[in-house]
Amino acid sequence: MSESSDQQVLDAQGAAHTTHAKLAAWVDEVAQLTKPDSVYWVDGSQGEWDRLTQELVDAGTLTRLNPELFPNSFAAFSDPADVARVEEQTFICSEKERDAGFTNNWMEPSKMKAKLTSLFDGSMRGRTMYVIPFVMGHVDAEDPKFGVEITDSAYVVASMRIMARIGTDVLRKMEELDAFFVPALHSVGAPLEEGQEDVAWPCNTEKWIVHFPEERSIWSYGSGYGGNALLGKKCYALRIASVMARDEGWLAEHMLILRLTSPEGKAYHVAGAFPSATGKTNLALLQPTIPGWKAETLGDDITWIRLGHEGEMRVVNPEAGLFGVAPGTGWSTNPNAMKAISKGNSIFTNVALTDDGGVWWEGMTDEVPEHLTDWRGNDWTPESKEPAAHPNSRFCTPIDQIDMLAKEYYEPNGVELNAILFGGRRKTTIPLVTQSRDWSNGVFMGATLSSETTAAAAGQVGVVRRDPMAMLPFIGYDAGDYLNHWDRISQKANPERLPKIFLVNWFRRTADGGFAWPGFGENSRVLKWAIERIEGKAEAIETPIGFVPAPGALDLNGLDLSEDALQDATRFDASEWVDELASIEEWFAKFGDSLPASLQSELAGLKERLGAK
Ligand code: GTP
Ligand code: SPV
Ligand code: MN
Repeated sequence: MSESSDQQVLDAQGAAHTTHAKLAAWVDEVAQLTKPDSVYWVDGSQGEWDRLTQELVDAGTLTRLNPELFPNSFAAFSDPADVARVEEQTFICSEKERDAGFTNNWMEPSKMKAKLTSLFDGSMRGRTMYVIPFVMGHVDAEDPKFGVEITDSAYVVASMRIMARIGTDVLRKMEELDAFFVPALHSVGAPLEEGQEDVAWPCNTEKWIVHFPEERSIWSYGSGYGGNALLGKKCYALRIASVMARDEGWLAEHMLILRLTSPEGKAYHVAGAFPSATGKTNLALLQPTIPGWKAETLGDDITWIRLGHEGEMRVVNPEAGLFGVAPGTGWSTNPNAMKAISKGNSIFTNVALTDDGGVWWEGMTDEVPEHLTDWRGNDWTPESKEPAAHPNSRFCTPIDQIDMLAKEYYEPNGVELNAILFGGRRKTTIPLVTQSRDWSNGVFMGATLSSETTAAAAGQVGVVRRDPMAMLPFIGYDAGDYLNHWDRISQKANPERLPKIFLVNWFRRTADGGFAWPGFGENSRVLKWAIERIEGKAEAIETPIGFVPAPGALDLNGLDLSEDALQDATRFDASEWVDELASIEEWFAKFGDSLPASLQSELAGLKERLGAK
């Protein structure tokens, strides 16, 4: 069958829209391949948002919410088979298979290109092709990181406007610098034949999320959801950026950043690497329960770490919005997120609708509404067996709507990092907080981080897996090289200024199955201990796995927690570490010869301290 004989090929006229020759050529090339009805250059304006969201309402993709409850806000409902990242279909197509490492799917780049080229051929028929210039981080950064996403989804355009700095200003800056940009091509993979009616959430059963690290390009096909489709986020700012960072001497990490000010007025910046749906956004919006401490948000999902002129580690949040897990985000657990969301200008995906035109999800309010329309569009009552909102339903909200946003968020070259938390979702074994013995021991804590899987990725939930630095699905190259790169960067850093490292676990259980630690705002107590450790003030006791709070060192003033629950949350239990050691050894064995020697000796040291052979 001849692909284009029956249809005139669109002349995208790239050069008429930009003086950036490479961009103009790429846009023309993509239009030739994907054959959209028209090409539209996204300017990022409010008028454009108003127009696009109205078109999405007319198409049935978005539902406008009651403006008295959520002004300028919308709900979207995805295809039930397109609700999360698809790790099985995510590929790192480096030239050599070894460079993708054992944690990634790999296919030979030319083979993958051929496959994708045939899928993208005509994939935008009957649709508009949107060109979104964007920058991750600040346009005025020393080395701004540009990208251009081409997509056939207006929902993606609207979401990208919240999540990244996009539009004409960015394009002009790219032109002025004749800057390199990451070409990020996205199609929902649902071309429309002449006269064919569209569906509310077009997508394809076949999905491919593909990265070509050497040419720094992204091709995403078949999904319209989250990290699969908003390509500035996981695809660029983590997978491609991690490769850039390896080559350029910095780190791209899956971390929140929080600014904490002590009662004495001293400010600290704490980053936290927790796997997907394991508490980053919540900690980033922390409401401290202890008096005198102030918390401010810098970032909730992605952190870029560079070395400053004095060898200090500096962190920036490259994003401009929150794409937060809705369930569990509530007025009692995370009032700061709720306040930000309530200002409007948000897109909610796969949440439930209330009868008065608002949204609801499990955990939003203590009181459960008597009637809802669930995320699948069915009537829902408290007796219903299924949750009203999908477990991976999300709110997408501009970051500057957070009242507690730190003004340092706007610093193009970031702030100094003082502490790193590595955290997992573990029912057993990992105590509430453990300070590493030193930097190298802290990197070991990160390299062996483990967590139960969540609904943020398609597949089984609740299975413990190793997730190094919470980056397992996001490392764009060989995982052993990645851990080596942590070593390399820290060797270049000023040893006096290296952040202190802590392992945390908010999710340990009591015998009856409940959470031992109340979490959320109460996590400020753990942060206080960590900061006081940096200041040399808080007491700790040494265990084989590191330093844990001495009795009485954790500030529990005003907290209603039984001694048993406190023990369950905080205890180091040598018997639990027998299985843990075996599991760490199994994990390290997978790296083969790419595991840094420093980690092998950390493991040997741990075994010795645990008295294991
Ligand atoms: P991604 O956006 O997927 O990367 O997730 P995240 O790491 O930002 O996780 P988030 O803060 O959205 O939390 C995910 C889930 O964990 C939500 O349902 C929260 O309510 C829950 N959660 C967060 N912090 C805590 C805590 O301290 N204790 C308990 N028990 N649950 C928590
Ligand atoms: C995650 O899964 O870590 C997320 C959501 O932050 S997504 O943007 O879909 O990757
Ligand atoms: Mn995330």
